[in-house]
Amino acid sequence: SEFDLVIRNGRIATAADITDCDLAIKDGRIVAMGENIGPGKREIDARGLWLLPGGVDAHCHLDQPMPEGLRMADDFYTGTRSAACGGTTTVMPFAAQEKGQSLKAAVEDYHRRAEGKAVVDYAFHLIVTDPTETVLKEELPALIRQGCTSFKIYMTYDDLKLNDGQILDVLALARAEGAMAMIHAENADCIGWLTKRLLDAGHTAPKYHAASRPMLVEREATHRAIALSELVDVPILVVHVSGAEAVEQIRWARSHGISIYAETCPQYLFLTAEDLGLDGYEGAKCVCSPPPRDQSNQQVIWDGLNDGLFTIFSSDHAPFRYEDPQGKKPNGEEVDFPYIPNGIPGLETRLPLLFSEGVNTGRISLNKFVELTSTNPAKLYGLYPRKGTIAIGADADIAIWDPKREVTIRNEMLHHDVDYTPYEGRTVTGWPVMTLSRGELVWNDGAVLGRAGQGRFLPCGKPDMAKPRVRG
Ligand code: DUC
Ligand code: ZN
Ligand code: ZN
Ligand code: ZN
Repeated sequence: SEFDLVIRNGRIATAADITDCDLAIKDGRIVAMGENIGPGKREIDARGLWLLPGGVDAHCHLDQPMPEGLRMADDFYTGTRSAACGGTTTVMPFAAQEKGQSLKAAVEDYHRRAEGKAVVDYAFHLIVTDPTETVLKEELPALIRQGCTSFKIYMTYDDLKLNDGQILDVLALARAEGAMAMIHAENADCIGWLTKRLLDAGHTAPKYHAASRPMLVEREATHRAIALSELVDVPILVVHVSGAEAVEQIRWARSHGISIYAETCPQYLFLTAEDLGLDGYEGAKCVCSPPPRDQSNQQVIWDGLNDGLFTIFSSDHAPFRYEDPQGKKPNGEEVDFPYIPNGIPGLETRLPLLFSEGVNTGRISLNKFVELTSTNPAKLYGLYPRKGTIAIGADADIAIWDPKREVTIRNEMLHHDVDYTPYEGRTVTGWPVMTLSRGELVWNDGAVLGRAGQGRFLPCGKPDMAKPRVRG
């Protein structure tokens, strides 16, 4: 027989189409789609199931070196295993430059962390914290040629942030080299000022994390990021947009012909600032930046997902254990809110949450779901059409969903190495029952079949979406 695997009778959805037909895989790629296609060495009957392109989670943090005393809970093995069990087949974590460190050395270190560990394919974004002459003139152009064609820059966090002049330098480099820049937009000085006032007043509990980063600080920085992008004339992606005021800035930019892309995450649909707690410490589990907002902002995010405001939907998985002296309780203590490591886990629950509350409720279409979670991230970062769609010649990265399966999320059923999920006890409808990575089953009806090391590094091309807009 000619095909390695034939999947029959499924419903295949891409960002554009929905087709009921058979699909054949050979040598890890999709080679045929049609009615009654020939036999395979193996066959799967997918009647009643939906075949979607495997998710591309274009914003997650795995095994990133942390400041003294802290540690990320997931490495490339547990992180990609967790991704696979939630229908995600490509992850894009960050190789972060420390200030004073060579960016090239940071990437080499990160390759070593990934080597032999990943269950699904991965690509790297860079984090540029120290844009020296050498970094801008030599290291970045070389790394872009080697397939790291996107980088994140921060407007906040003392050890990461760039000033506006440095951001302009990095954006100009992105424009010259055809790379995609991602911006974390929060105003650092406003956060610092508010934080000091809160601590002086004795407000130290996790819930004050949200009060220290109100939407205004995100709105101002989003507007400034847009202005810097406009000045250089290069598109940017605003990451983890949390609510109405930042959305308004992006709508304004688009209405003025400025190319801006935007990302949001599950925490801005399914959590609110109230999840940071009352006076107890449990709220540390939901401390992330920007913080979750409120119900009316959740609605604005839903509207933006449906109407094209958002380009991609990512997890921002940033894994810290709760009961852990290297996690949410540094040195075993319930620390003041500014010292709680930022981030929540979400690689495995990203797709089921959006599928259940978006597709199954009718808030977004199935095609929109695929576009936001797989096709657009692959396009944005130069991985399309190898990743991000179901098409002849594409990698056979496929999630086979049971759209009716009811699952009550419990941390014990997840496959990350974090000791909690912010979504404990929430029931969703729809879950991937099988996940294929380049034609190999890595997740099958509750069993992890993926092996450490079968995932490969993906060099990214220069994305078309990074090109400056052609003006008429
Ligand atoms: N915020 C970030 O900017 N990065 C990681 C996690 C978080 O909450
Ligand atoms: Zn960020
Ligand atoms: Zn105007
Ligand atoms: Zn992040």
